[in-house]
Amino acid sequence: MSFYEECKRIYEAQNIDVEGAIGRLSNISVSVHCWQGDDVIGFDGSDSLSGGIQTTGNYPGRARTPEELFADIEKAFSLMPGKKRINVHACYAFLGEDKGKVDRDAYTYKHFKPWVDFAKKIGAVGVDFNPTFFAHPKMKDGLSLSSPDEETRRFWINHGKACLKIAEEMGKAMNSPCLVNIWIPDGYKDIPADRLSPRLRLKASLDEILQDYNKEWVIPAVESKVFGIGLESYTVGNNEFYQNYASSKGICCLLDTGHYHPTEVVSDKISSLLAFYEKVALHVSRPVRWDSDHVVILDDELKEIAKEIVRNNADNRVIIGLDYFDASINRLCAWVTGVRAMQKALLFAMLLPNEELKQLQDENNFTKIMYLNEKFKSMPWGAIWEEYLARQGLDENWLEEVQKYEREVLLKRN
Ligand code: RNT
Ligand code: ZN
Repeated sequence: MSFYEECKRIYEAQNIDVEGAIGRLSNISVSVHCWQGDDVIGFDGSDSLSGGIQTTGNYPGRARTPEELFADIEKAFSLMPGKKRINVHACYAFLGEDKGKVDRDAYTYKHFKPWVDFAKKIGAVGVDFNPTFFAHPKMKDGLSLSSPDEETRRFWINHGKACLKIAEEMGKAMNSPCLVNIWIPDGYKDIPADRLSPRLRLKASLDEILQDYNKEWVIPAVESKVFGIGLESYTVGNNEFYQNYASSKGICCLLDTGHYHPTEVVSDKISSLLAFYEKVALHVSRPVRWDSDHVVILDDELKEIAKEIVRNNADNRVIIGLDYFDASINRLCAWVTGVRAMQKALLFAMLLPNEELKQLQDENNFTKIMYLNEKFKSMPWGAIWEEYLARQGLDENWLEEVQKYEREVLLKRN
């Protein structure tokens, strides 16, 4: 009997359906953010990041051109199991001869078609999209959709509208609805004199952007935040604002794991939203003391998030995307680690006696819940994970492959 067969039996003795878990895991897609590869710089003219977010580190090999970024993503994808989508930001437009002539308010699908072609080429099952409301000269005093300057606000409204149209084409081309996530950095470093007006302007801006979009192919989402670097005192789009906005508009909330107060956790918010919304989107990240966007690893909060998805049978209701950017380590290693960690967490959750645990809660038997949770931590789930990988022609020895690529490709980029 193979090691896998033995481990499978150990699980089956606990009434856990191992084959069911492997099958279920291979049907859940993870949206892989393109921006880990180049430290969130993009192709449309910016050379630095702004908006209260930051990459730290200067590990060699950052992708400097679209060709380099595509090559890196393709390599990273080859080491990631499961179904993947590609998450693209508007600043990653292929402008070609429009460079310097067409600005973000007038981007069209043609500027992103190369992403769709690429996504198909590497077997991604969908493309997601994000308007880029940062790192651009039209941000006035750090503000976009909430700006008191009408021309500025108008420019960014038009950007939002343009992005919804592009997303519709992306969705159709991929035959999979495109999540369009709206995040803006707008806020103030110091205590504002007027908290309401910026929020009313943001609301009006969103109303205009969302006036008209294709409901079949586009899933709009709004991402709240508690604070950013240099924007410590006030964020226009905070949690209360966007949850009410999304609910009033029938759109989706996106929860970023780094966007709440340090003792709040996204794992506890998912069920609250599932009670009211058909879909919930995630930016799985790893905040270390602040919204630091560390690489996602298999930590307790990730496991807890995965349990919420699995136990609530929300595989098709929670849209999983990753959002981190680490420039201090090999960027492909960062990508692959995060995707694998997410899938490991889902698998771990699928291999728990979830029905029994629920039942025990209703019987108020927290003694046995604790016992079982601890017992299952040392069950041989690693063997099931390896089997899942093996069935896709992968294994756990992938770092050498990344190191080889670093030597042969990344280190030659100086
Ligand atoms: C910033 C938000 C936002 C960005 C990406 C690049 O705090 O998390 O989602 O990280 O859109
Ligand atoms: Zn995010």
